[in-house]
Amino acid sequence: MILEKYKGFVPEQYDKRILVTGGAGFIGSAVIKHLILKYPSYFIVNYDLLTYAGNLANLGNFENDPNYGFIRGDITNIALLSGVFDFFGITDVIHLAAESHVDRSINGPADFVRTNINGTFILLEVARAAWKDDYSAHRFHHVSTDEVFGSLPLRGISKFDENTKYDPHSPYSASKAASDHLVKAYHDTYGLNITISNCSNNYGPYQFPEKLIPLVINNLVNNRPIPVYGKGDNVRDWIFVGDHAAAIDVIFHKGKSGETYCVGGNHEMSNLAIVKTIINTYNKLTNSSVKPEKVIEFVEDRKGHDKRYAINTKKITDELRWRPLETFSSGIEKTVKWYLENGEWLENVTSGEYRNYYKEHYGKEIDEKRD
Ligand code: NAD
Ligand code: TDX
Repeated sequence: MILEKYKGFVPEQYDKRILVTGGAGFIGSAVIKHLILKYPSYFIVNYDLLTYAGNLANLGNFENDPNYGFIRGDITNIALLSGVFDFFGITDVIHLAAESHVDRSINGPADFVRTNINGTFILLEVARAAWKDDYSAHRFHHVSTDEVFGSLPLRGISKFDENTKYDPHSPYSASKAASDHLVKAYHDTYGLNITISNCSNNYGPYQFPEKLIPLVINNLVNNRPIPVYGKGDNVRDWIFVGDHAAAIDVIFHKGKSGETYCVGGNHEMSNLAIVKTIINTYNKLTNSSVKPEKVIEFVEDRKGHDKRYAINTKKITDELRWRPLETFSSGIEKTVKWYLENGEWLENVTSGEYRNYYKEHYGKEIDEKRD
């Protein structure tokens, strides 16, 4: 049985037993590392299906920590989830498991509806049953995205905040919006002690190279062209993943029940500017002289492509005293350096699945010489 390994587990030894869903993914693994280092009296259960995006190597030595356990499972599996809640005496949830890539959601939305909507619903149902004696003693934190708010005008100063109306455009953002509404409804209807965070674009080590920043680095390393959608003028607000993990920590511990917090890096950049910055950083770190105009390839635009995201972080800063600490210039340099030094990780995650992804996405096999 899947729980056999944890025979003899004594829940009362720990102040909290937190179920982190999606803990083998990019942000989830950063959250787990952050919690293990900061809260030695907690036990963290990483519950993850290990899809193409989940990789236990993202946790490194933290996998051996005595305060860490791993269960491979699907968040739509109600029987397994209930068993895990019961066995570990789960006191709280930080929910990150999701299908997370917009382009994949355009090519095949079914998994997004299944995991992001149905999975969140099942998780809420399990928490509602397990904690029915006292909801106030148990927190359910839901990790979401700024994409639920839709798109801002390209040239303008308006930003998303906690009062912005939901207006999702892709199947990904629509599925995340639905999950946010379900979480909020479980607070309003049943009194579950919930918080929600809506964060902007994350970057940093261990991000799967389907997302813009690691894709650009991976293509540079492999002498492939860099696909820029449309004119490359879309704008995103970039936050270093460690700052997002710290924000989740503070909201989880100090956020008010039923409330949403917007999280952002206060660093807006166009895609073209991001790509050029990465090329410059790569050139500096590898002593190369790649010319942007030689490697950038403007390709067909993403369908329903949101123009601009920007986040007003006043609420989380004023109420919870959180602000992003990493500057973009140091964060991007750390990130490019990490990918250059971790070629084996990159090779492992791209070897099988990424080839399939490339074929689905670009409608052709990777051409080793050119792509
Ligand atoms: P990711 O794709 O790197 O990781 C997702 C993880 O969820 C993987 O480990 C995967 O195995 C797991 N998973 C997928 N389906 C599952 C299922 N049915 N059951 C159990 N586990 C499953 O994603 P990420 O970038 O780390 O994002 C984590 C969360 O943060 C997501 O909810 C995403 O919507 C949200 N978010 C991401 C960003 C970003 O920029 N990446 C920004 C804001 C919010
Ligand atoms: O090859 C590419 N070329 C390109 O121009 C890719 C992969 C992307 N882009 C553009 C599309 C976007 O405007 O770069 C921008 C960033 O794209 P992604 O990295 O796919 O991120 P985005 O679509 O903005 O969504 C991300 O931020 C919010 C995450 O993937 C989501 O999980 C998160 O919720």
